[in-house]
Amino acid sequence: MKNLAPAIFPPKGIGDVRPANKAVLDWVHEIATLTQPENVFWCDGSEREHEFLIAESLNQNVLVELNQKKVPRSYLHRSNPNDVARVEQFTFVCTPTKQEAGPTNNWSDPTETYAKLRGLLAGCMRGRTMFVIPYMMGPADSPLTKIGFEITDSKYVVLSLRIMTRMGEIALKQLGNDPSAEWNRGVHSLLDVNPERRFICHFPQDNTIISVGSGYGGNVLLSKKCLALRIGSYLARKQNWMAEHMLILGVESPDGRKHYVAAAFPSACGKTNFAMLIPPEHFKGWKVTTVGDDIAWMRIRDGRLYAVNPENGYFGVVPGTSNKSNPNAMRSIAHDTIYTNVALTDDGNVWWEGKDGEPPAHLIDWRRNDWTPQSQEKAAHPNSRFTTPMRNNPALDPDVEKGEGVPISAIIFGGRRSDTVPLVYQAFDWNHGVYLGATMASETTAAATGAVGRVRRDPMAMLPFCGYNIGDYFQHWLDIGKQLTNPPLIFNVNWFRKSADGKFLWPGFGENMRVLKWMIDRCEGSGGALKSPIGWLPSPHDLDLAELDIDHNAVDELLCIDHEEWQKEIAAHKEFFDSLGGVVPEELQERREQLAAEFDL
Ligand code: OXD
Ligand code: MN
Repeated sequence: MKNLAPAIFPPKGIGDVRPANKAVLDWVHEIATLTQPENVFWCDGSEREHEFLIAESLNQNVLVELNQKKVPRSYLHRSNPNDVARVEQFTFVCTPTKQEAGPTNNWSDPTETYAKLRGLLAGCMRGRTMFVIPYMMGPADSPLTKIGFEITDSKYVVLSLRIMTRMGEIALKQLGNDPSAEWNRGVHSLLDVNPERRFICHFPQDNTIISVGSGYGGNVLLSKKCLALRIGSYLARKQNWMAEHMLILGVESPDGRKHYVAAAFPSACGKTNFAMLIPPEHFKGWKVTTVGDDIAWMRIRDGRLYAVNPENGYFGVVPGTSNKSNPNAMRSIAHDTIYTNVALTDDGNVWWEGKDGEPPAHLIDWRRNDWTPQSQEKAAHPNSRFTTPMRNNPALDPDVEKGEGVPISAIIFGGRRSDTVPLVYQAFDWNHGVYLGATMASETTAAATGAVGRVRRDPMAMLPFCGYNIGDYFQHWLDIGKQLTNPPLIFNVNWFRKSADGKFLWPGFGENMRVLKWMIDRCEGSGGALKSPIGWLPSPHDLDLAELDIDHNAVDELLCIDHEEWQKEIAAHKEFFDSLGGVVPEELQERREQLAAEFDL
């Protein structure tokens, strides 16, 4: 087997900060006995350790140094071309019964899966270094904050987790010495990066994740999709809170009134762009700030939902990011960033499709081949990524570290739909909002392997991330609603509707402020709306479209509800619910029947 991760031998004082917690030490011992590493490196997250790991990564070609004048302290990583996205087909939820994992997850028996994984892990770190990474998800003083440990043989994972989480001594301190404290066990090995030995397995009952055979972010940064969403959603139901695939943003009016909204869009549908939105000139004085761009943990407090972002950085899709589409992201990724699978310019800078300016005359593409503007292939992989600290974001919300979280005024669902779904509409009430979330759909993107552009139902954008039975998840949403005296309003948006000739009808990006403003008006009881069969819909006059160059017909089309398209849509809702095999709560079935009756079905 090709040695993908040769051992490193740090000088004294680096890699030797052991946790005091006996339960952690016993577990590390158990994994080391199984995987047989050359040495164990205990990460503390310090600057010194970081510098050492960067130097080693450059030595071993795990990273390429970028032009330090153009992108200071930033590096390029290229993953194996067979390993560039999440692999939903190799992702498993291993609950004692198949029923608990439910109809939307791949299930496998925990005993058999542990045995299979132990076989794959046996001796897999011979000649390699085993890193033990303590990390914390959420601000230190939040009741939702969780501790995780990830054992890995990948330096790229260590360097990335230092950006994506609060890593090192802060996590050890938070965990303390209590051997019965709750913490997540994560084990990752690259093995030989072979898709035939690639499995991402979750054992919610044991608070354990084991991921093998991949080096791609979403499969191996176990803090993110694996802990914060799959295991997180399981714990959230048990502990009466919510773990959601949502950005969180703050929006402040010129006179200082501030609201927070959380929005669930599927992967690569613009969560990062929306979270960093810069209002257009017409909205002078309005300010949008980012709490999070991908994950929201929410709990009930005083009858309201309060959200924290468990993460500490952004793992965003690069292509399409420009000073036009997302200036705050461009400023964030201008330094201290790890790029994965973008193209390299001749002067050591990074490039991707959709970056500002003309494509350079020559590049090295993400596969390490020469590239010119005449090349047929994309220079950057469509799912190439940046990993950047949230502190780089000029629009970071000042309350991002507040342990109690930020109060949520509105929840937004949205997908990528060329037709049928209007630009924006509002649910009649919480349970109707749950129905909107449960039936949302989106055209698939490059974030996961498989066909791109196919409409698939993706309830609450959680289809790949809900760690238990989706029917119970819907019920959990309904149960949370019963406990809220001041629930957020729920909306559905679609930035991606197209005209008959295939052009986007809505300009999107910063102009989404216009839609956000209507939603905020609704929260404040001031925005106008028309009652439609699918929800409250703005009339063109209710949206502030001043100084926007948009055709009246386009606005009508954006807001129109086409009877036949909706008949098909509601039939698709039924098909989806039926495909789940009887787990959908009665309340949502009834909502569907009421909606069907409105459309003579
Ligand atoms: C992500 C995803 O990486 O949703 O955030 O795939
Ligand atoms: Mn995501």
